[in-house]
Amino acid sequence: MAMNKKMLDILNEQINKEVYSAYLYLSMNAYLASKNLPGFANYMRVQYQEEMSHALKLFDYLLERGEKAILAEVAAVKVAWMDPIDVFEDTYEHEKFITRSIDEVLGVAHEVKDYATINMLQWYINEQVEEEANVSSILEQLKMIEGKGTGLFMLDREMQNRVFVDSTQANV
Ligand code: OFO
Repeated sequence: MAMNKKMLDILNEQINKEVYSAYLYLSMNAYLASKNLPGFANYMRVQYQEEMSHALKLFDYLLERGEKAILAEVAAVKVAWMDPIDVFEDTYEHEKFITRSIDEVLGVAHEVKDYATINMLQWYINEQVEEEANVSSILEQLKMIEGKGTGLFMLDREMQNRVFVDSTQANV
């Protein structure tokens, strides 16, 4: 059954937001690497990969439904921050924005009674809870060490361990 136009449009917008998120985190990767924080840079590189996988999951879902993704222009992103705390404050704000956005997409799915999309979106709802919790915990740790000194060095080392695992294929 063809997808409702409003549903299709907002899913396409969400693909754009996920790619924008990837772009933003890649820019943070560049900034953090330039500040000699390879661990935090790695964290953002993984975050970039995660966001691309979020975009692809929606892209593939549209194909599965017999629709086609429309890839719109991706807005330019910030290129500099004050320090790692500033980076993670921005990240936290951005993730909260994405959570609200997913909620809106789900709202439309309910409005047009698209039960398959409601089901698919559950993965994103869960993912956002996890993303917000992770970012907020790193932000709190950074604040605890005032974003500098030995604490920062240790935390940066820990961030080096993060690896990309594609969780988009897992069931909710
Ligand atoms: Fe796609 O979860 Fe972050 O933005």
